[in-house]
Amino acid sequence: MSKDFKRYLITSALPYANGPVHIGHLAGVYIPSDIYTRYLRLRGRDVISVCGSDEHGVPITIKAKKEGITPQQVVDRYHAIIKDSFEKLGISFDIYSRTSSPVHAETASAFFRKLYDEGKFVEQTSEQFYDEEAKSFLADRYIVGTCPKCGAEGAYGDQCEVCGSTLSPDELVNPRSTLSGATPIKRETKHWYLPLDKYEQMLREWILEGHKEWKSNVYGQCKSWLDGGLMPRAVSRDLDWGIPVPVEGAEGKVLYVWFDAPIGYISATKELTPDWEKYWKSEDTKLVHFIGKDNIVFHCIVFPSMLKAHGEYILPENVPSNEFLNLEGNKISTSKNWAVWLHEYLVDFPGKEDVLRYALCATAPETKDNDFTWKDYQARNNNELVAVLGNFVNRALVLTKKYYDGEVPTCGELADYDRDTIAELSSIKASLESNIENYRFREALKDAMNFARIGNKYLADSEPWKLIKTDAERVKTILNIALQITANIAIAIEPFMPFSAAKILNMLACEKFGWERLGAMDLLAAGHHIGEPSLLFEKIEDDVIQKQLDRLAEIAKQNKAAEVKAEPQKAECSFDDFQKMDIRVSTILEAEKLPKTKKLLKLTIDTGIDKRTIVSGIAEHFSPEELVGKQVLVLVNLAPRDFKGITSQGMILMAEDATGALRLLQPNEKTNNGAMVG
Ligand code: B3M
Ligand code: ZN
Repeated sequence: MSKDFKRYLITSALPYANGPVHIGHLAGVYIPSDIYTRYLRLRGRDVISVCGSDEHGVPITIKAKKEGITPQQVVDRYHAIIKDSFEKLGISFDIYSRTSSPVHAETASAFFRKLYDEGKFVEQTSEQFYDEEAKSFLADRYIVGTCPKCGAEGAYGDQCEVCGSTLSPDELVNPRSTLSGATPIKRETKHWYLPLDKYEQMLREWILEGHKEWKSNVYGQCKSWLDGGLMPRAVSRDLDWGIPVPVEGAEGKVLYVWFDAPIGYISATKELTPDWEKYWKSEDTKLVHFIGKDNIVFHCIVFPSMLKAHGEYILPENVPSNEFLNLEGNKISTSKNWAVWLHEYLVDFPGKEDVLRYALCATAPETKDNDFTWKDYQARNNNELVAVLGNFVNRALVLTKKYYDGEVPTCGELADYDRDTIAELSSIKASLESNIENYRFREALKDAMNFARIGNKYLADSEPWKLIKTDAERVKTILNIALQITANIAIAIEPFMPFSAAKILNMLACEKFGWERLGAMDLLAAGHHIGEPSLLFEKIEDDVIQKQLDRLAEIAKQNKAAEVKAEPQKAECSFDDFQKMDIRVSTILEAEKLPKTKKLLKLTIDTGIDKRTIVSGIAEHFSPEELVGKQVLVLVNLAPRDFKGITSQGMILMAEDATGALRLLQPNEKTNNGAMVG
């Protein structure tokens, strides 16, 4: 039996402000969090939901360096994009703050200082890589070199992006600093460590004994971390972007981003309400962290140890982390732009916020990684939202308009079928509540949609459009029931699809109902006048989906090209060897496909010396039409070769990369034929 809590504090993982949010973030964290929060509000609970941008850490400084701007400019840009796109999707945080705020700096510093003054940290001096030219310690990402595993250039100190190996800077061949290019040296530096090993017993009791009800993917990861044995973890870094360590003699050192960021939940709550301590320090608050699986260790092991060390805070009641969402069968990747970005979706699909919320909730990776496909998105919209939910609501309203000029008809004597339908409807509420309260949002969404499924079947079976001719009284009862079901839908879907719930209430011309009214069949009084019906959802056509698939195909092509490694250099040749080649600027006068071949084109070329025929295997890359008139480079003194009885005198120079892409080499402006290339 779950404990009765007086209030609820919901946190959602603070997105890094080094890029926009994508559907993986939404499915993993923000849509589940918003469903849960909206549900609690509907039930009249005392609930606050906090989030904000995570604005420190190395990824932000790398982005800034890459773009030649300051970290503050990076976070200002993405904080605004993220905040705006969350609002437009109806992610209804009570506050969306940011960790570069003064309140956060003060809160995080005070938190660190209290643990420092009470001797909760262990001070350790260790050797770190240092760039003597830039006079800066180097985080792993600031060191690049040759990957010891696959030989790729540009491997980072913590990971090789070509072969995926996890590395340490010591393993890199020819390591160099990305700041100055200098070879890093080792230099001693002091940092503060949180001795997680000291909290192992507490964590074992609190999680492994006390929270066996946690989701198995979360519980399992915590168990393996604890079974693996916890080590002291550094809570400071040698960086110039972040919250300065509030200790004398700590110049150039900042709080480690994963020490600072979770405290962002506390500082955001402080900004939101003067009663913030009631939420964070009282045992009758239910604290729930919504996160993705890569954040489990920080929210179940590190942050709880910090809170315990501090001594005044409660610990989370649950951390219902989701797994990862993939996109069209591949891992979502910010760096490879393999994502559906929320801010772009909102532009491409205006008015379809609920369609995305629905599709992502329905395919959420709640217990295992899952895959988002545009075809599935289209199918859920067309076959579920349009064909079931939208169709039912529209028929109930349009028929009421048509038969009773929009006035809710009286409900007459109930038939057995009516009673069975009403009984089925009233059984949904318990399941819907249990599924939401146990973070099973995919199942909960099915429950909410069952109101529409049952309503749709009820109308299809009752066929009021036929009965109207023979039993008008019966039709009044049928449509009264259909309208009560419609009003129930407006309650049940609000946590999932708030925009559609509001539209239904608007079409019914009534105020929001309390959650406690869910299942009632007297929500709309006879005689009430409904508003104008309009379609809740519209069919998504194939061409709209194809445009998104084409976008991803282009991105995949670009990524493939970017991954391509150049062919190793050929054996050395002498200048004399090169001098033997006679390369001239030439113009293609004519071009035609050679019959019975796929690859060969017969070209007539003006080399400036003469007009000659060259046969070239480029028919699969260029059409004859697009070649005529083009200036190209030709190796004119290549020994003649015979192609199917045609003598080819020379070769057109091309660039071909490992993806097989073929490019003409052309002078950058009109050049006389015969000009020598040297
Ligand atoms: N900024 C998000 C991530 O790891 C990270 C969450 C912080 S929550 C305190 O993608
Ligand atoms: Zn590698």
